[in-house]
Amino acid sequence: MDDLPAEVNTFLWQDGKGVIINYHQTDRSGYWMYLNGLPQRLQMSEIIDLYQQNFESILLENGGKIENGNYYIPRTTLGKADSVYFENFNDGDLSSYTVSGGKAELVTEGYEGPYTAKLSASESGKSSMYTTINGLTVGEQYRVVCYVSTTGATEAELFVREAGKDGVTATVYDTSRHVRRYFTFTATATSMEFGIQIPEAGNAFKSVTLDHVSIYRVKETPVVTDIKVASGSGVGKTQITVNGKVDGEVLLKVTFANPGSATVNASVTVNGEDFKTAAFYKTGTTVDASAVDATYIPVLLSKEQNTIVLSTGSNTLHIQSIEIVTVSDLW
Ligand SMILES: [Ca+2]
Repeated sequence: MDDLPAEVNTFLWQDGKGVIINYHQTDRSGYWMYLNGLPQRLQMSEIIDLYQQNFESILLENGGKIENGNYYIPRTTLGKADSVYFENFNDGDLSSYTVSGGKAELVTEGYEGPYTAKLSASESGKSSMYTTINGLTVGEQYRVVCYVSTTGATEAELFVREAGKDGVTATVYDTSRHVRRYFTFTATATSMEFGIQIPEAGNAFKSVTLDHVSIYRVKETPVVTDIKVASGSGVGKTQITVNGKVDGEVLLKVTFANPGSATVNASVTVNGEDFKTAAFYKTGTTVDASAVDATYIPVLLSKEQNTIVLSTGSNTLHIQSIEIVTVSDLW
């Protein structure tokens, strides 16, 4: 901590309130986690020392050691993600991707590292670039996570499919900057194609960039299936009734399309209490039946009958399905 400039210790300190864990939307006041015995003011260097002490105690508890100022992490406790694919294009090689229509290239002005993949639309017809993912287990679920950016008003689709079939899609529309997209699919073959496609250029230049793609196995488990969605869902207020009490946090998975011109920030009410908003990104004008765009909202189902209300104001969402799930990465 000796390297920190003096100003850090002079002007910055924690206010003694602890860590904010959630906002109560009506009055914007926070719920705070208090720790008895913390002084009213902590210097930044003291906070960093606390983090370091915390890390060291966790390291030792888990079988690591500290020797001559070095930290040793026990090899045996490290897990390995059940990952089937990772690509950040930084080795400068795009040859594993097949290009159909359009033009694919690696560009240096991108999301991460020296290279990002870029697909430019052709004058006529769809363009796509895709690669084959091997090592999938039929019937298991996998999550695709990647970073994507489109030119203005471009409706791009990420997809996973069996060769020659349609598969599922997730939408990336009019982002103008890199956004993180993720979606879950169930493997229907041991080898499937992953890629991205864009419509024909038309009057405007259209392109999409793709980087940092990872695909790994997850398990989405439905925990309550007695779910009723009131009619007229997606317009103004959507009332969801979930019959079943669950200990601990679960996720309300809302598969949706947002054909509007902006992200819809829906406010969330659970059993009469207002919480922060959940974001539903815009998915373009086409509402595609194969789309698996979904937002996951953490909720507590503390009653036998729980009422969840999503309020979208004057915006409309197309709500395709509502599920209550837990999601675990498989290590
Ligand atoms: Ca990269």
